[in-house]
Amino acid sequence: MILVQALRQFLWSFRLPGEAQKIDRMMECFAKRYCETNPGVFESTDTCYVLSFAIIMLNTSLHNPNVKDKPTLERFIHMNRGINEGGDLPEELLKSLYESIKNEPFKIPEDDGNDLTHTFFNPDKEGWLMKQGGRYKTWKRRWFILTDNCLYYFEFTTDREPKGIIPLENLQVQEVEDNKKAQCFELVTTNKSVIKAAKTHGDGRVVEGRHTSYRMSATTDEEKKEWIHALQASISRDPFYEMLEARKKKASHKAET
Ligand code: 4IP
Repeated sequence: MILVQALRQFLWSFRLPGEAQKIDRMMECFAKRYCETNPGVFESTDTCYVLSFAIIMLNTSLHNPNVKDKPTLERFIHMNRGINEGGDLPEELLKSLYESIKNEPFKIPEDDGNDLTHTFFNPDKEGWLMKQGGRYKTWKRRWFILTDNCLYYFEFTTDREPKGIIPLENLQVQEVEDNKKAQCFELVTTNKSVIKAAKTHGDGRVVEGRHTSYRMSATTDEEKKEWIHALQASISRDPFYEMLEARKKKASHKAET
């Protein structure tokens, strides 16, 4: 079975968990099984693993409307140089994978036409927090989801549409004392300007946020620390990227060791 077809079946069969390490283990099992049942295609399971990830990311890049810079076949081939134990995979193979994804995006269970991005890059952290308003400093209890370098908040855990979206690029997170609420932390820009964010109005319109800081309050000190830690980690690095880079290194250098 061609790898992309096997991936389609695999991703269709269950919902991938959110945590990077769990995904790592499941993708490893997938790669191992694929190599067992399709001997001779890849030099190692790591090659299969790396390519599987490359395909999933290609799916995101080609089909997520937020990604403006669509990779070409040439770029996809270039990105996968040297992953077959230091050697290149046949261009024909990469071309067929690219064409398959381009013509038909991945489908996942209970997916309502959305691409894989949101499910795949699932929460780094989620939970209830109190959030202070922008212009009017009222405190609201909101369900927060941190994923893919964005912080989303919802009125209820079951809501499909967030009330607000805060991209974390160029933000920093810090502990702060508040005279009304305990265990506070906030998101700010380095120059204290208005934070780029979007929120949904009561009537459904999407408008820009008006916060120069997003101040949140957790229930316990531990929870506050966990949020700060998770936000900091999300701002400064991408766990999927790191995970993949480590594999790529392994797959490319195996031949030399
Ligand atoms: C609202 O206060 C809520 O706190 C909103 O939070 C907040 O929007 C508003 O900020 C603030 O005025 P009232 O409910 O008392 O009107 P939520 O959207 O979570 O309900 P944010 O931007 O924090 O989502 P401004 O900036 O729209 O005034």
